[in-house]
Amino acid sequence: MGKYRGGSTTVLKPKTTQQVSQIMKWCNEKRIGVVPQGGNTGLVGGSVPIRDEVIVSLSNLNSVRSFDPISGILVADAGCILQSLTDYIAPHNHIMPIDLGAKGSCQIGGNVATNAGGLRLLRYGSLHGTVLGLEVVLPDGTVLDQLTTLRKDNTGYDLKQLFIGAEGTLGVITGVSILTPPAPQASNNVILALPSFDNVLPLYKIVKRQLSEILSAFEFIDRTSYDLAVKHGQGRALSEDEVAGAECFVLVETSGGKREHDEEKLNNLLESLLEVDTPLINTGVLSQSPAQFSSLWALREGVTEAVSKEGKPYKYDISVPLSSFKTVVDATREHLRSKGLLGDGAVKHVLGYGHVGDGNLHLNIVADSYTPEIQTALEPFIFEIVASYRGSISAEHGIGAMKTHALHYSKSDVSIALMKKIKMLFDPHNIMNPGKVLE
Ligand code: FAD
Ligand code: S2G
Ligand code: ZN
Repeated sequence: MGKYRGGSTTVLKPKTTQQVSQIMKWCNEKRIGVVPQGGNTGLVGGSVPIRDEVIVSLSNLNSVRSFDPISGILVADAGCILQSLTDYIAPHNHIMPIDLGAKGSCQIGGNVATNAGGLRLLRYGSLHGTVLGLEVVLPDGTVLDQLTTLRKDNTGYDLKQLFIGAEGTLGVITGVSILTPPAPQASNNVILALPSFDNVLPLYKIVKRQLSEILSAFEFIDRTSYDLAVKHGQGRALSEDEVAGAECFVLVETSGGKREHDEEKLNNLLESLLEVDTPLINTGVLSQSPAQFSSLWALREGVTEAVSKEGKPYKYDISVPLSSFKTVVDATREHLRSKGLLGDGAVKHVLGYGHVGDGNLHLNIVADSYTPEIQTALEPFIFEIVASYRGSISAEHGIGAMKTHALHYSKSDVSIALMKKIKMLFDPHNIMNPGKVLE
């Protein structure tokens, strides 16, 4: 699927929850569709109008309401940008439990609405666990105040969970209460060059065992992803020797309490990986400074931008068994080749990268332009492969407007029917982000 575009004659930018409530009450009475918009960094067309909906931007609802440096509980307006919240709590030695390449623009409300995963899920879990409470304006303007800062509250149905990942189809999130973890005293990362993708799984097992509690990220990029990131100036390239014969790369990050202890663990890991007859890795490059730490991360985080600079991307954010990552990429590449679409200029690259610990592969196909031939070659081919593994056709980016037709590859008719009943309960006039998630 290609880039999704939409437009609206009206963008409203409320400054308070009350203003959001008044807007929703009026739009509900007039049966006017509303698209809640955060940082507009979503990748499935969820934040843009389909027809003539009004856009309600949360950008001006962007104050921190409270932060408790003892518990780490942050209560913020939905329109707070993720990077701003990161900067706000850093002096109090806390970090956000979520990190993603769009941090400079995406808002915490949008992160919650899309149940964003990102680079820290392996260590800090999903927003379904770290979000303690929400304030939501329902389609009829009712303010649902569940903005608790309690770690434990077992009183009735946990309604906030419905809005986490609902992509703005059940209500407008105006406030978020989230548990932020203490900042690690020491962070480190290392990029490992692997001769074969087949080594990723055994490597993951060893790394989990040896690094244990200090492991905070285990990200995978294949050789094409790496070459495109370097070609488009994303991050620090390794030397020719270091990349020679590498089929893929793994970026490992540690976050611990004592730099010496962590570095000792990392060095022991590298030695143990290299000192065997048939090493799982060709080499490992340990960052030696904060600048190198950032440039190794830039290699991984920069793949998205590199792909967009290289051509027109078809993005498939899928959950499949880790052991099938390479099979899925290779099968897609062969399928396109069998259709005569790869190599002659239509499709330039097929690449895979993603969050290994989450079983989340970002399968990207880069073409010169968006064409019906490529679209029909890719879908339902890819969705059927994912369904064959009982995987997810959208691991973390959501359904938006672009994947409503594919929801059934990952959810049963019973599940979809129940989702529609819940949608009808909250939004009987279908004004809340119409045409998104559910057809
Ligand atoms: P928008 O794009 O504005 O909206 C997204 C959806 O949420 C829409 O359906 C919108 O209607 C709804 N919404 C927004 N705000 C609210 C609100 N206050 N109340 C109710 N509904 C709302 N995603 C990941 O999961 N993991 C990644 O690692 C990741 N990396 C990315 C890297 C880059 C470079 C880019 C461009 C995107 C990446 N994304 C990633 C996708 C995107 O950044 C996330 O989905 C993000 O959470 C969207 O936040 P946003 O504020 O931009 O929301
Ligand atoms: C990532 C970003 C979006 C994409 O880099 O983890 O979620 O698919 C992605 O490029
Ligand atoms: Zn991702």
